[in-house]
Parts: sequence; structure tokens; C-alpha cells
Amino acid sequence: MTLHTTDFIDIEHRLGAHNYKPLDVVLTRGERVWVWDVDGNRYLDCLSAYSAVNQGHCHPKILAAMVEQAGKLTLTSRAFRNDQLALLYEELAALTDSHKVLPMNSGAEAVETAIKAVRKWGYEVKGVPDGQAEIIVASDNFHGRTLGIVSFSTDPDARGGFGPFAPGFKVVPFGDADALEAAIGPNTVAFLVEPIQGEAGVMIPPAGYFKRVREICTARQVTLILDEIQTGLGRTGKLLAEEHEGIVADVTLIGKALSGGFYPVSAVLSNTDVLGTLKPGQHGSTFGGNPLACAVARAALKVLTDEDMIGNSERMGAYFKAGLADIRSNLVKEVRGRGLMLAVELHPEAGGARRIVEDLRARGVLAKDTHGHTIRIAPPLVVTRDEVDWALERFREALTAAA
Ligand code: IF1
Repeated sequence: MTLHTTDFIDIEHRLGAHNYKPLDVVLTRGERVWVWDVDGNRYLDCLSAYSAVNQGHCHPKILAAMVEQAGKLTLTSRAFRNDQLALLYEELAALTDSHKVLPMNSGAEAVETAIKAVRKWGYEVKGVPDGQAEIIVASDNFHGRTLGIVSFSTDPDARGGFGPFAPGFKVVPFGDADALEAAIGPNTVAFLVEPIQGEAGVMIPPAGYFKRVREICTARQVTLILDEIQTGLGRTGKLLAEEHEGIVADVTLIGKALSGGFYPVSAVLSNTDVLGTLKPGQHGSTFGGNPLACAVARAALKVLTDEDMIGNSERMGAYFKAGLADIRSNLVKEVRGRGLMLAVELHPEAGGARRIVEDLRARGVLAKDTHGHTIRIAPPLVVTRDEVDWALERFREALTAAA
């Protein structure tokens, strides 16, 4: 018996927790920028699983690496060593000019790991009194869904009803270096921030902001942690978004596209001795650094660089952004972004982004609305000019129809 879209949706509705409100499209196959639903309809994926599929769906070389490793050795635990982890360390450290790497699984786990490590660094290196460490975060942040992380979220949906929360966090407005400077105290151990705020709607800070952030953190012995889980690995047209700002973080978090969407793989990268504070038995994870994850991540990084996906992200991102700006719809308030991390913000009276996203789906483009009025656009970094033109035509049609 063939199940159709509505059959899958009915089962999901009946048995699944409703912690998402997905588009009513049931996908069954993906290749490069294209995905197909169970009824045979084809869509251009303009979300890339929130930048986890930068390399394109089911990249054959990452698949081959996964299949080969899966037939050899998938998991040993870190009680023993394996022949993939050291190689990932070497390739990742060389690519990102990092001194130490700590592999985890989800992005949130990398964020939590960094929080633990900088607190420990604060107590053992900076001399902060035990239990008094403070970490500063930006308003409208998104760093994951664990209890520790939603403790410092400013989004009522992300934190409502989940208290009590972890203490030791202070919120400052994103983009305001003076506010950061004023918020730093003797117990401040780190500033945790996204180079571009993704979930907030692809918010780019004022020019020079991160230069000042870098200076302030260095002057006040505060660790700068950049969460590049979404912005990293080519999404903004550079390997790391920090390159646009001409700065280097003390601790960098990556995830998502680190596996090309094949497997949960994340990592904490440190350019200082922050990770040196974690001694045997003080942190870990069953799957963290497993040989299958490492083999997949090595292949994902290799194709990202071998196939100039970062250069393509920069070129196609500029082209896509210019094309969106040329649509000149009176519904559109702003087109913004870097590389292929783009967003179209609609005027509040435009009737909301969700209805445009639903219309785009009907025209064969899958995109995501965020915070009511913004449409996020992030196709895989392998997208071609013809495919961008194809998507632009449908954005033009959808915005014209909605006007
Ligand atoms: C969901 C949002 C994006 C992230 C940054 C850490 C994490 C994420 C900058 C945690 C994860 C995902 C989570 C996913 C949807 C998506 C998302 F809409 F939730 F906010 F991308 F913007 N830092 N973002 O973007 O990584 O633990 O998920 O591997 O929760 O629905 P994770």
C-alpha cells in the first residue's frame, strides 16, 4: 500500500509530539539542491536543514566515506582510541588554525562544552572565585535547546515554562560594543555570540562591532566564543564568518555542515588554553569523536574545500542577494545577508512570511519563515547560477502574487 503525503502527516500528528509546525511536504529523496516529496514533486531546498547540508544533499563522496567506515568500525567509545579521530584533529586544526579540538555530537553539546570549559578556565586561570563565573550573551541569541542554553535565551518561546534556569549569564544588546564593555565585571569569563544571528533573522552587526568586541575581550581577559555552528563552514562565503570581521575568536564552535548533513558532528575549537582546563574524566560523550563521525566529517571538510564550495557561496550569494533586491516588491522591507546566508524581511503589514513560504512551496521552493516577517534563504553552497535564476523567478512570482 502506497502512503501519500496526507497519510504520513496523519500518523505524525497522531503519534508525534507537536514541537514543530512543519510545512506539509513529506520528503523522500535529496540530491544536491533538489529534494523530492512522496508524491513525486521536486523542490529547490532553500534551507539546507539550517545550514547542515552545505555540501548538497547526499553528496556521493561523503556517502562513500560513511558507507566504507560504517562497514569497518562505527563506535569504540573514548575509552579506547580509533584511527579516524587523530586525522580529523589534524585536518580540522590545520583548516581553522586551531590548537585544540574537542569533538561532540550536536551543536548544543558543543555550546555546553564551551560554557563548562570557559568557566573552568575562569576559576583555574583567571582566578574567578569558584561558582561565580559570568558569561555574557547577546539578546535575540540562538545557541540550542538544552536547559543550560535556554537559561540565557531572550525568546519566550524557547524558554517559557522550562525554569528554573542556570545562573551566571548576563544579556547585552547584539551589536552594542559599549554595552558589552559596561557589562564586563571581574568575574566575567566569556562573551558568547553568533557572528551573524541566524534565527533572529540573519542579523548582521554594525561595521566595526566585532573589531571592538575583540579589543574589549582581549583587554579585559574575557574569552571570545564565536558560535559558528550555522555561519561556519562556508555559509557566509568564508570558511568562518569571523573572517568578514577581520578577527580571530578564542573559542570557535562548529557543527551542522561539519558532517554535510549525514551525522550529528560538532566540535569546540580553541586558539587558547581554554580546552586545556578539561582533564580526563571531567567531560565526555558516548558518541563524541567516534570513528564514523570523524570519517564523515573528514569527507565533508574535504569536498567543501576541494570543490570550492566556499567561493561558490560568496559568488552565488552576491548574485542571489542582488536578484532578490531587484524584485522591488512593496512588501519587502530589507534584503540582507552574507554569502548564501540570506533573508528577506517583509513589512509588518505584508501579512506575514509564512503565507509567502507556503506559496513558494506550491511553486517548488522550500524556504523557512522566522519571527513572523522574515524569510530565510540558504540553499546548499553548490547551487548554480541557473538554479539561483530558477529560484529568483519563483520568489518574484510569489511576492508579486502576495502584493
Ligand atoms: C531547532 C533555529 C537555526 C544554531 C546555532 C547552536 C545550535 C543551532 C547558531 C544548536 C541550531 C537549529 C536548531 C533547530 C533549528 C535551527 C535553528 F531555528 F532553531 F534557531 F538554525 F536558526 N548554534 N539551530 O543555529 O545546534 O543542537 O541543533 O545541533 O531547534 O529547531 P543543534
